Amino acid sequence: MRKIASIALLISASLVAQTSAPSSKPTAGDAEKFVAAAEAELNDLALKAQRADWVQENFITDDTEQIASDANDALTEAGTRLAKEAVRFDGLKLPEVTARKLTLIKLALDIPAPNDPKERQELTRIVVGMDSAYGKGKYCPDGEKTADGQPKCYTLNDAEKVMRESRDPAELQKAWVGWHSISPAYRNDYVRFVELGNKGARDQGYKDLGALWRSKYDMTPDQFAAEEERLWQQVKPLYDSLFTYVRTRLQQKYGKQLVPDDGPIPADLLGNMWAQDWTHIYSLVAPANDNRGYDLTRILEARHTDAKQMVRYGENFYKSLGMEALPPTFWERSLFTKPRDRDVVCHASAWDIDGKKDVRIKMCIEPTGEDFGVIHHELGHDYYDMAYRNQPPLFQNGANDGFHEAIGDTVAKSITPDYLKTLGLIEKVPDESSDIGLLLEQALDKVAFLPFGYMVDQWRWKVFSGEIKPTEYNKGWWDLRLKYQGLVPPVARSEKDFDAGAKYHVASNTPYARYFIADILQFQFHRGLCRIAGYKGPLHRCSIYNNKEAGAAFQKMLAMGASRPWPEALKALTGEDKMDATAILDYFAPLKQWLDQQNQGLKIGWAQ
Ligand code: X8Z
Ligand code: ZN
Repeated sequence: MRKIASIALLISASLVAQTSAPSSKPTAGDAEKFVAAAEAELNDLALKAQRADWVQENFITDDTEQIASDANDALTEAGTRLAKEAVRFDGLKLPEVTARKLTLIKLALDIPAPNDPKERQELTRIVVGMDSAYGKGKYCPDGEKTADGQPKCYTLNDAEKVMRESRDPAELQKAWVGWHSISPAYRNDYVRFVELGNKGARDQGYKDLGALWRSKYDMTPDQFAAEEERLWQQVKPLYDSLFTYVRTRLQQKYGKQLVPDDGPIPADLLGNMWAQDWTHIYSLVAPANDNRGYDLTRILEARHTDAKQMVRYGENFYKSLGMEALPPTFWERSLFTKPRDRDVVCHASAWDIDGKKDVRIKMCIEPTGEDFGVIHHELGHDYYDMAYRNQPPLFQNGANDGFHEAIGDTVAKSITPDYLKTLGLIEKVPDESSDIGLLLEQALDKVAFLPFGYMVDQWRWKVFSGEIKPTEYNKGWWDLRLKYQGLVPPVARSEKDFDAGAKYHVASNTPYARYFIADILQFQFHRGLCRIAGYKGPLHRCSIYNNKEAGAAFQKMLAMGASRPWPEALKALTGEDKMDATAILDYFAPLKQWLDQQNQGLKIGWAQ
């Protein structure tokens, strides 16, 4: 979690619509003075809150929680007060920068609060409560006991390990059902959250909370929804091919009873709790003559590469692009490994503590190929933060939230066999015969994710608009899981369940469309950078490692921060001003051809 985003959230949570008429007509000069003072005050309080949050997430105790709450309260108070004053400038003709800053303050809202302070407190309590309930969630199956006779309980981490590694359908089902038994406890809270969040959004003039979330992309909410649907239609044939191929291989493994012809796939067989990333079933679906040439996890393990060394590899990549070294404080203050003696939030995150040089990551690193990629992802956030640090505070953010999620993933595309050989991690660059295996592994991550990245907020938008009613939360969730992903629940579900709430971003109210567009954008960025690097071969073999021209172009876009509408940032790097899924299609073109051959004679997709 980037904490700069939560600054926006905290500022915004207090930005309640004001309807009182201005007492005297302000001037553009008044607006500029106001924006300058407001920006300075908010920045000061936001940084204090951020530092308190860092301590709280690194040393979870009642006291650090209280300290963090107090710091965040101060920020919320200021945000509310300044927002009230800001309304005075509505409708005034203003310089572009001032107008954009005022707009950004309004759009920074993720969870707006209703005007009534009591309702606002209730909303905050519910939001924090659901986040904690998810974080603390443990399930204790009937009859299982520890050595000393206590009930045996499992955390999400335990359950995720089973989902990754087990190939026993009964075990998988048990872990899946176990984790999905946590969320019903906050189903009623979610209903109330939707009421209050909608009220807050409507107080600000939005149709509902979903419309507010869709308004953050320099276009109207309806235009953004149409953009996402356009992109989804571009990539759907690729997903359908992957899905059909994977179903065949899972049927060979688990039999027709579990995985019937032409049907959807049970959601617990894909190697991940939410079936959003299928890389962990690679070995079940690998091509018959599988030869990826190497397995990065095995290499890192065999070399006893430690966490810090893995982060160094990441930093070296960014430096090879001409970007600066991470500051000494990064190495002193980051958390790289899980401490034994205290509770921390292990979920990987990147932090920008002072809006200047004090960037950090917080991660419980394991020596795996997956974490090698996640490190590049997190460093992408930090390098973005450092690149825009000369922007005024309100512009110290991504061009949109999808950009922020896409930067590190773009860099990770350059972790090619050639690059690994340069590092000395592999001895020989595998030839073209490895391409299908390598591309398939990538697709199990990036292509499998697409419909999930899309459907999470399809569900929430419908919930916020009232199209999916509280009595149909679970049915609505599974209707969309089937429609977009082709998945069914592994056991019968009812409206007593709250399966959407078993996903972190629903429980913590983090918008999700950002990950769908990041999945599209990262391939567009990669294609643009490879073009700048003068690369001519297939995109999946392109690495921009050491390419200063590509690095300079990348840095230039990052340095813009949120100062301009995102199409301008995209254009600066790629020459394109629209999101375009042809980049991901180009990247996977050789795999698509291969998948279509494997799928010959089969019915593509699933019966709805
Ligand atoms: O939440 C994350 C990141 C934090 S920015 C680890 N991701 C989404 C998820 O886990 O659901 C990255 C991919 C999608
Ligand atoms: Zn991220």
